[in-house]
Amino acid sequence: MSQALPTAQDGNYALIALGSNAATAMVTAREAVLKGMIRSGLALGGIPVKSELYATPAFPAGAGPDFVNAVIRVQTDMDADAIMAALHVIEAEAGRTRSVRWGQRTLDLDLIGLGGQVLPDKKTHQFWRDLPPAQQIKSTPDQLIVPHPRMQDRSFVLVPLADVAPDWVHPVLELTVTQMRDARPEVERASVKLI
Ligand code: PH2
Ligand code: MG
Ligand code: MG
Repeated sequence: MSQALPTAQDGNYALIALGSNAATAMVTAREAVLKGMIRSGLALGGIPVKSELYATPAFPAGAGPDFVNAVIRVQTDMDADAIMAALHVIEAEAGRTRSVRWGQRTLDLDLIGLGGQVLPDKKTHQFWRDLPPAQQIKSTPDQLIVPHPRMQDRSFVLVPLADVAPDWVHPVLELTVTQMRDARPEVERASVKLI
């Protein structure tokens, strides 16, 4: 990899997680997402870097079929709101591509991190990050929270993220992706399987 890895100081690396429980469609979806990023102007900073694809058990356990997860790293000048708008368009378009008729085809694109930015502010970020599990089920933020408030808890995000940004530093927790991944229980990490 020739590009420098993003650190908490870089304002312009967007880390975007892909999730779908339509396993058969995900290879196509990942390529469609890459094309969508270039077409939307999101990737003006260069060619996006993609992780491997991973099969992951649905969270919470028993919530449905396995997911396929991946992460794409892209250098961009867009702000978080413009990135989200672009992702919603790509989500709708790429989610439609499918290889099996009537197969599940939901594609979820989440903005995991944006350089060293903390949105909307540290206090709000901390509130959502520290939300007790029982509350997490009931309440969802009505504003964009970056870094994703649950990213540090999820091997299905951290394992693919480590492919594309192992040294990215979480701007609040001040931990690298590798450190956050290695802090997850071994059984949870092992449940994220390279496809
Ligand atoms: N996304 C969810 C809920 N649960 N589980 C896995 N394994 N992967 C996901 O991407 C995922 C999930 C809601 O966005
Ligand atoms: Mg999600
Ligand atoms: Mg989402």
